[in-house]
Amino acid sequence: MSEIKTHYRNCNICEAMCGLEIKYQDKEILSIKGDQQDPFSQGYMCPKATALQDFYTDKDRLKTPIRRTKTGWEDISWDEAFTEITEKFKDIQRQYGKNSLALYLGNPNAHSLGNAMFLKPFTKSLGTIHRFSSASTDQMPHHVASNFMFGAGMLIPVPDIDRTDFMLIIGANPVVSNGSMMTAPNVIGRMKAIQKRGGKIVVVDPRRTRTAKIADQHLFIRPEKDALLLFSMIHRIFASKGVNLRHLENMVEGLSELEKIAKNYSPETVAEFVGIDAQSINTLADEMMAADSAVCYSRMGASTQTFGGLCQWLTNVLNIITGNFDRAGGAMFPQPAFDLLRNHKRGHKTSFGKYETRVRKLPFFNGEFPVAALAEEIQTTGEGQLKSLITVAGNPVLSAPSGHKLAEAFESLDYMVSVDIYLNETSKYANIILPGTTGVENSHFDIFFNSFSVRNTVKYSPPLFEKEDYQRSDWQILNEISTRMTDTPVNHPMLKITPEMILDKELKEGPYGEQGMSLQKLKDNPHGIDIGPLMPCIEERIKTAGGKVDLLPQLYVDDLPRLNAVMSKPARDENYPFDLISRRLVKSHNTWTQNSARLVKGKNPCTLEVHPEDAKILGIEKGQLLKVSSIVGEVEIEAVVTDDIQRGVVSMPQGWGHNQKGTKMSVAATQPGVSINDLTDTNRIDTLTGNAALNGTPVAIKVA
Ligand SMILES: Nc1nc2c(c(=O)[nH]1)N[C@H]1C(S)=C(S)[C@@H](COP(=O)(O)OP(=O)(O)OC[C@H]3O[C@@H](n4cnc5c(=O)[nH]c(N)nc54)[C@H](O)[C@@H]3O)O[C@H]1N2
Ligand SMILES: Nc1nc2c(c(=O)[nH]1)N[C@H]1C(S)=C(S)[C@@H](COP(=O)(O)OP(=O)(O)OC[C@H]3O[C@@H](n4cnc5c(=O)[nH]c(N)nc54)[C@H](O)[C@@H]3O)O[C@H]1N2
Ligand code: SF4
Ligand SMILES: [Mo]
Repeated sequence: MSEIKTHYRNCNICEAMCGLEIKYQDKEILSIKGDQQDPFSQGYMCPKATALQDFYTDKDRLKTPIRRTKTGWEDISWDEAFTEITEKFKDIQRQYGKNSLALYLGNPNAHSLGNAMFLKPFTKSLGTIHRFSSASTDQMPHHVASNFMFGAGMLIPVPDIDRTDFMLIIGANPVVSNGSMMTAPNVIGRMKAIQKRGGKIVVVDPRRTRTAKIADQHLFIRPEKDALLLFSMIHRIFASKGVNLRHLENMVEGLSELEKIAKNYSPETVAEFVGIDAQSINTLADEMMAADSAVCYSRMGASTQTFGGLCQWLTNVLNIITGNFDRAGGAMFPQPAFDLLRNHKRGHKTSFGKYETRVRKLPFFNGEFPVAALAEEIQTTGEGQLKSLITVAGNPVLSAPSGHKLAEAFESLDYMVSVDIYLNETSKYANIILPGTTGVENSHFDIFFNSFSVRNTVKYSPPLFEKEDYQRSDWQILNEISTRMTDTPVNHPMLKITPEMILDKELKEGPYGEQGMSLQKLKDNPHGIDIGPLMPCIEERIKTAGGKVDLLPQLYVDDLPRLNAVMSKPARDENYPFDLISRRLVKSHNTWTQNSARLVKGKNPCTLEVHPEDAKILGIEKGQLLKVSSIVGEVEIEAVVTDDIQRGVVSMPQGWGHNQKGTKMSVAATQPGVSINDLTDTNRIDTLTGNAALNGTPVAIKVA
């Protein structure tokens, strides 16, 4: 046995970028703790980080390629796998056209240095426009708002939580999710600090979440009515002459037109639909105007819904007109050391709206189509039909709307490949699964989350354990496929490039390059480097052609009739009288961490929360099995009766449903739960951005 050593790295599971201190001996992890010396996370970590050890040792995890045969899965060599895959893809493309191949990218891609570096050339090598990802079940409305208001889809404003005096949180539960498009390790600590300095936190959510319980005030809202709430606050601000653009006075376009439109949404007009009284709405707007600094942060609940596009636009508008944009304590742009927008020119022509899907004519945004359209594009015959698919680190059978229908579509494909570490609900349909290295076997650098971070920090983590000779990294897998798809000669210089080489170049040429930023500098500082708080930078960073913020992009104006219709429609469908919303659990991350025994042990967390009054009327008692049905499917799930959920709304966890035959996640199968996405409907989308409307799904419930 050799001596016990210590390794420092960032956790790659969620967006919070927590620094970890890992004690290990030879190839055994002895302990995983929060790194006290990490300047950003300062010792904080959540219970999921310890599972990095379990993913490393997991016996179910795949390490070499497997191929599906009539009698089961067989091991094959890497070379055999790559040869078959690229031959099949090319054959199918020759027969049905380049665009008959589809690509789906899942969430862990955003948490991987190698994938972030090589997905672009990989995607290009496939030669298809049919790209899909989990972004359209998540944050597409943010990218659309940033593109049309600030000129670049990746120029995302984040709440300056560490300096704000008033934080309005709409449809986010960062105490459990640890923050999203707001990278902020130890959100609880940061929220308590707001209160300690005399500030206030208000949460708007149809559920009294853990975040709501810590906040100073919680307002229950009817699902999917946030755009009306935001508009009515904007109305109040105009009506009380409270607009204060501060230093953006000459940078903002569309203010007076916006004022005219906002007149239609007085708090009195919208209150009954929103479920919050006019007085409370006025107070909320008044408090935001009066605070020294304030920020409205809206996330999943306000994105993954029918009006996600409008919500993210209006969130930005609210921050801008109250003078809380690009200013300490408001919404600010980070300036990451690896700047994704370094070469993005002002007025750059984007691909936003360039294509539309064949069947439903849904929009192409941020380089991709909505995943809500994937099943129909596979199953609808005719010119342009999808015939083959590659998924990379995604599990859409559990994560995308009507996942069970997507599974049927996958079954009908001519050929499918999954780059994945598990044989799971999605990869079981693949002809070949290609497993990459993961977690502590990889080097790590957070390209995306530094772009969403509440402080400018920078950190590189080397692999803890070198991979075995028989293993490949995801990026090596992607590169091998690219090379073979494009018939690139094996001695091409491009093939010698590593993620570290690109990272070093970007750091040196990036905004802190002149101050000596480099990979070597990061290696010399294994706990990470704090660059400092976010700074006003809109004048340098804005990417619109004229350098101005467009407060009123036309696509939002065009979407307003759809919002207005909400105020004249009957509130609910009698056959499906409840609104289903999703919830996240502290000990699971989306669909894939459930094969860690320490994360799933204990009682079944996959339950349906029902309000006591609703339970009484339906004769539902705690622990009873319920049948929940929607227009697309049905699941059976245990009831929890609680007044933490609004009347008429029911909540169930996302990411569960490991109860399917033909998968190999033996621990997950002991605590399977059911999939919420067997209930969500591909026809429920935000038609503006194509984002899936996973929240607000109409359902019926009864005792099973
Ligand atoms: N109803 C409902 N649905 C939702 C949500 C919701 O709130 N409600 N949330 C949505 C959101 S925000 C998201 S981001 C999506 C997520 O949607 P997906 O990205 O499709 O789902 P994940 O569970 O993240 O899938 C990760 C996959 O990658 C594999 N994997 C893990 N690590 C690695 C790795 O290092 N390399 C490779 N190659 N594979 C790896 C896992 O085995 C798994 O198959 O789900 C969405 N779906
Ligand atoms: N523990 C854990 N952490 C995670 C994840 C995980 O699976 N588990 N997933 C990660 C990922 S991929 C993401 S994108 C982030 C997401 O992080 P968050 O954006 O914080 O997402 P949620 O926790 O789903 O919180 C969404 C909230 O919106 C509320 N809501 C639902 N419908 C509506 C509505 O119509 N209006 C309003 N106002 N609220 C509504 C829900 O009740 C819920 O409290 O979390 C990340 N962190
Ligand atoms: S909060 Fe996220 S980044 Fe931090 S330890 Fe937990 S899973 Fe990892
Ligand atoms: Mo997500």
